[in-house]
Amino acid sequence: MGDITVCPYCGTGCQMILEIGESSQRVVGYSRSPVNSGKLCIKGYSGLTYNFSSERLKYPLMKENGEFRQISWEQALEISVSKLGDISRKYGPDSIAFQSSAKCTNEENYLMQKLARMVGTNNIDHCARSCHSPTAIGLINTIGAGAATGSIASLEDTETFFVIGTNTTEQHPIIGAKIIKEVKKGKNLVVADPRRIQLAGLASVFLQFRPGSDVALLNSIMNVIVENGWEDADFINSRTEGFSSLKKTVSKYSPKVMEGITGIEPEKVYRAAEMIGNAKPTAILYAMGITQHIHGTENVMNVSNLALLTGNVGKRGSGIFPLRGQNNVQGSSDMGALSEFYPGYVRYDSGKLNNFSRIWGKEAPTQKGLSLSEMFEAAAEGKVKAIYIMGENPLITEASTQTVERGIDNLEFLLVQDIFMTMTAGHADIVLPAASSLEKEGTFTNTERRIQLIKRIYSPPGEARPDWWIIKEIGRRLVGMDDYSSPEDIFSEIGRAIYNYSGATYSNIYPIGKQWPINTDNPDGTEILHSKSFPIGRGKFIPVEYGPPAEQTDDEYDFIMTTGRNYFHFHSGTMSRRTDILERESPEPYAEINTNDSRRLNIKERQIITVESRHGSIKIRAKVTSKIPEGIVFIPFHFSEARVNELVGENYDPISKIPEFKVVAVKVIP
Ligand SMILES: Nc1nc2c(c(=O)[nH]1)N[C@H]1C(S)=C(S)[C@@H](COP(=O)(O)OP(=O)(O)OC[C@H]3O[C@@H](n4cnc5c(=O)[nH]c(N)nc54)[C@H](O)[C@@H]3O)O[C@H]1N2
Ligand SMILES: Nc1nc2c(c(=O)[nH]1)N[C@H]1C(S)=C(S)[C@@H](COP(=O)(O)OP(=O)(O)OC[C@H]3O[C@@H](n4cnc5c(=O)[nH]c(N)nc54)[C@H](O)[C@@H]3O)O[C@H]1N2
Ligand code: SF4
Ligand SMILES: [Mo]
Repeated sequence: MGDITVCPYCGTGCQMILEIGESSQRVVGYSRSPVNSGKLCIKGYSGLTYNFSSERLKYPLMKENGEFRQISWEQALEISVSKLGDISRKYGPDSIAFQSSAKCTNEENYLMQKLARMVGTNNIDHCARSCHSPTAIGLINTIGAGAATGSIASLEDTETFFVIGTNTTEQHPIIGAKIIKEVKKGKNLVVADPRRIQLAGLASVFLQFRPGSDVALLNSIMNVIVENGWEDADFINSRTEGFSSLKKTVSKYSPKVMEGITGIEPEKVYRAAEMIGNAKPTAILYAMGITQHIHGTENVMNVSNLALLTGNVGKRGSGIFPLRGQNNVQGSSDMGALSEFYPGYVRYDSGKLNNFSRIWGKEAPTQKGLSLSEMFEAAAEGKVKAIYIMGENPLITEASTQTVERGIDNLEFLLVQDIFMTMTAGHADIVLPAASSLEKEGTFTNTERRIQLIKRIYSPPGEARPDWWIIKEIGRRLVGMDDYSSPEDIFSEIGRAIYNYSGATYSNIYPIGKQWPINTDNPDGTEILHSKSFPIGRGKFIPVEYGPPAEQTDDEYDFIMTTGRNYFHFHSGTMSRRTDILERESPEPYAEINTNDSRRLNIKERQIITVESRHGSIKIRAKVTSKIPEGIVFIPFHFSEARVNELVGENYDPISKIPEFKVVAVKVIP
């Protein structure tokens, strides 16, 4: 049997074994894995051939007169270090910004944030900002930890699944398959999503509500629960605080009054509330449909309100499951690759940075750092002069790609480290070739907090090097960072920096991983969080009032566009679009539009249409479907040929700074 490693795509973190020849491979799921019990989705089985693409970056590159030319590692490192050093000396450390990567390992993310902070700035961020930053902040406020409270395996004990704003069967297919299996045994399923996703077909209640009205919907569900006395009084009394103010708030949100906002008949809300309130335990699963809004953090806190109200935290089968997106976004957030959080979610302004200063031998900076989008805005204004980007492709994935472009073009120095020449890397001064996750060692932490070892299966192409080695070499030369000998060496420092990781070692997490917290109090890890108490003592109800999304329709922009993903492709497609089987299944950009709208506008299937927002416009093929309601279009953001983020404006949640990717007013022109 070959080594067991972890799928490089989504945050489910399926374990797999690669049986290989030099350029052939057969991938099988690891049958004893508690995550996926031997199963994989198409991306796991057939999605790894990008690794052998002839387009992999193989040598360091430097741009001269608009063209890249190959240089040596020594030159690439020397030039990068001297540029970053000069800029830091000339304009101060906050003129440099760092973007870390949820595709990279914990060790690499830990080093990247350490590098930023040793340079003297908190300008360190990564794609969790555009993803679950509202979860990190919202759940820390309400229950003290921004992570899934249970395990994937524990969903076997769930009686009611409440799936809101996650297209689980396409985006977390192995978890989606688990829900289907349980529902087929007769368990309840409530789905809330503006689109008729696959799980809607199995749902006992499907709430096809208006995008951006989650607070109104959740408050009306809680209204019914409280009106009927279905709340868990014992749990509320013994474990929580603030119930009376929640009660007061939700009393205003009767389903009848909310129908005008959500578009859902009161009877359906009543049935959903009855299931969630009575059939215990209930697991609430959510993802980007909840977070990617200007009210994202409030939405998350409201999900938490519902879980606390019904006593659905801390027991098997119950819980709050923010489904984490990238393979290692849980880990990169845990590692502190976020501007407001140091490793282990210690806030930059908490006055509790001594441990880091001591371990790093350098004072940890306490000034506020920039979020992803703020980095590009600051670059456009000339305040940020250099950005070091590892494993992110913001020219496709960030909101308002126009601003990203203006920012990038205004930099004195852009350093990009990737496995492919991305659109973003094309704008760099220096490009560094990284080893992929199949070519290096390290750890990933999946959506259920499981820390798993990844193994080096192949040799990297050409002179590509592991990211940890590259960051360490830059850090050593730039700020005297330690000369780590291996990822394991870095992992032992992580254990000193983050108590919740302190009990994990490379030998005790292999092969099936361990769920954090793993430490002297929990030597074997922790499957279910908060079973006796919350890290903040009592769980807090934080009531939320409904507010509309940033953009409204009018006579001209009369459609709501919502953006997201499909089953076959992954984000900017650097990997999935270089995988023949996946590209064949989904070869071109498309906009889903409702059958009646298409008839009204005389749009035929596959016809090229223009979709225009107040910020930009793209041409794209129409895909006519009844899965999406009238007045709404859905466009996936995988395709550089029709970059949907040109249409997304700069509307951010003021608390978490996540962009409102899920509600954009557009017009559709045949
Ligand atoms: N195949 C594939 N899998 C992936 C990814 C990928 O790119 N491709 N990406 C990974 C990553 S990083 C992430 S974050 C996850 C994302 O996983 P998901 O969040 O499941 O995916 P999305 O398509 O962004 O959106 C989820 C759902 O939100 C719904 N939605 C839209 N607007 C609203 C709203 O206002 N309220 C509610 N409640 N729902 C709304 C959409 O209709 C959609 O069904 O997927 C991960 N898995
Ligand atoms: N309109 C719209 N936009 C969105 C979203 C949406 O729903 N709608 N969702 C947002 C969300 S949830 C997310 S998570 C972001 C994702 O945004 P990004 O993180 O920018 O997206 P990716 O395309 O996954 O970029 C990852 C990069 O890492 C590279 N890579 C892979 N493995 C390695 C490695 O081992 N080392 C290095 N150095 N590089 C590697 C890949 O080639 C790729 O270029 O997009 C956000 N953007
Ligand atoms: S569910 Fe996610 S982790 Fe599992 S095989 Fe599919 S893409 Fe990979
Ligand atoms: Mo994400």
